[in-house]
Amino acid sequence: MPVPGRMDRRSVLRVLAGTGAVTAAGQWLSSPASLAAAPAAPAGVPGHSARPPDQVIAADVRSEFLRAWNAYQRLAFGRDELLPLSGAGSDFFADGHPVGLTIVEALDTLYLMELDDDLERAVRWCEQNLSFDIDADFQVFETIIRMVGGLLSGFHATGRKSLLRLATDLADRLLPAFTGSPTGAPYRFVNLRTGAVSGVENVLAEIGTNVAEFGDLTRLTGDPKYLQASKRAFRAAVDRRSALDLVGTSLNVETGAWVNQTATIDPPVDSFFEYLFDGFDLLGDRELLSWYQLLTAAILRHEQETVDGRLWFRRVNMNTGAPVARRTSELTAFYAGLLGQSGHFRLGAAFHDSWTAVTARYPLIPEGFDYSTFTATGPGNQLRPEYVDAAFNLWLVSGREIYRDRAYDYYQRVKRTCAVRNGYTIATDVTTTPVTLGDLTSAYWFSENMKYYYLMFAASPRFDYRDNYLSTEGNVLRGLRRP
Ligand code: DMJ
Repeated sequence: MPVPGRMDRRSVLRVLAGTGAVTAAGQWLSSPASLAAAPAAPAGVPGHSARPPDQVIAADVRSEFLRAWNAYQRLAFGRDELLPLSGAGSDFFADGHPVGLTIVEALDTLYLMELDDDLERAVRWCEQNLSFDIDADFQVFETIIRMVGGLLSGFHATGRKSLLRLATDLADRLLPAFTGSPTGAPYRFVNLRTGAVSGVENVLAEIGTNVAEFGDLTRLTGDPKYLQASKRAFRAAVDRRSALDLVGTSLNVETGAWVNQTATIDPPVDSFFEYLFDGFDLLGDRELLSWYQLLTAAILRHEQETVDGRLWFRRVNMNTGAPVARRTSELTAFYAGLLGQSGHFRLGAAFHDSWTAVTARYPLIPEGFDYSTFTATGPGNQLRPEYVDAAFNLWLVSGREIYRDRAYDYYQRVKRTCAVRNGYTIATDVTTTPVTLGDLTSAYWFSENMKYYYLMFAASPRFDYRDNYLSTEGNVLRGLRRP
């Protein structure tokens, strides 16, 4: 298999335009002029009338990030996550085996925010403390998107080979989950020391969300085995699609039989579709693009519906297309950005409007939501990034101010509800007044939420606004500028 080349934004747009993905609704895609005019946010431009100036917002985001980062350093440095209310740390992957998850997630955000002393301390911590010779079962998907991806983006930010070596070592320890599977769809867990695998039933997000990190590793190391593993995993699911071109929710990775035949864009499938497109966006893989387009056409045919004038996506049976549920998840808001990036801007914008309507009902978007009754079904919010992730992507592709307005509004809501003495914490119930808080700063908050807010307002010289790629975990694998 050839080693993938580096894709750039213009090539992505050119190919998309050629496939007919770009319609009148997405004219911007084929128009380099509008692309060039849209996303750059020049420094010093006064803010939108309802917002403070951009640089004031960016400085505020940076200082709030730093407040939480300092609390993490003070109270939990080296642990996976901060418990800001109890002032302690917790382990994410395996109790008693921390891998400094928050440090790894923060690397490229520290770089973008020009917190260079903190970045140096974080990199040195990785170099001196990280070893993946751990006798414990690690969840393959989370380890790839958070740890492998975080180390890779840290490498892109700093050029430090030690980070690439750590990412490669970790990926090598995870590979038995792929290579030991008869179908190619990975097992859910692998023991990092022994390579023993477990978790024979796996969900599509965990089967398919690895091609960005593994593809980048193949490109950086020249070793095709990582990308090969990802492609084989994707193929295991895509080849088992129904006659309607729909895929289910979970597979038995040994037999290849569907365990759950519900077709949905909700988790635990969500980023399966994101990475089909991303494998094309980052690596230029046309086969992944064709699979993305095939499955997306079926989603749009069978799952999209309009309720009270708003666009939503229902869950259906993959064989019959019959509706199964009208419940969705906050995490599904990411799909608005994905649609926008992949040539369906009008639908992406409409879907983001639907989620914005939810913010008129609740101070923060609840984890679970029934769009037929317009009520929360899961009342918490784990400091989720997806609504702002989508706003960021829709802004990048269109340059429309409305997405920065929405991001700013949501940032203010999070500050009002989730800011605590030691940074930020999750909500366990957004339907109460005041919002009920829990005790956790989710590590992805350091990689995703604050990076999106910051980049939307900072006009960062360290980020290429026209040509970039951010992974599902917000790790920048293309578009970091180094002096
Ligand atoms: C992140 O770890 C990633 O975005 C992942 O794809 C799913 N969601 C969480 C944050 O909500």
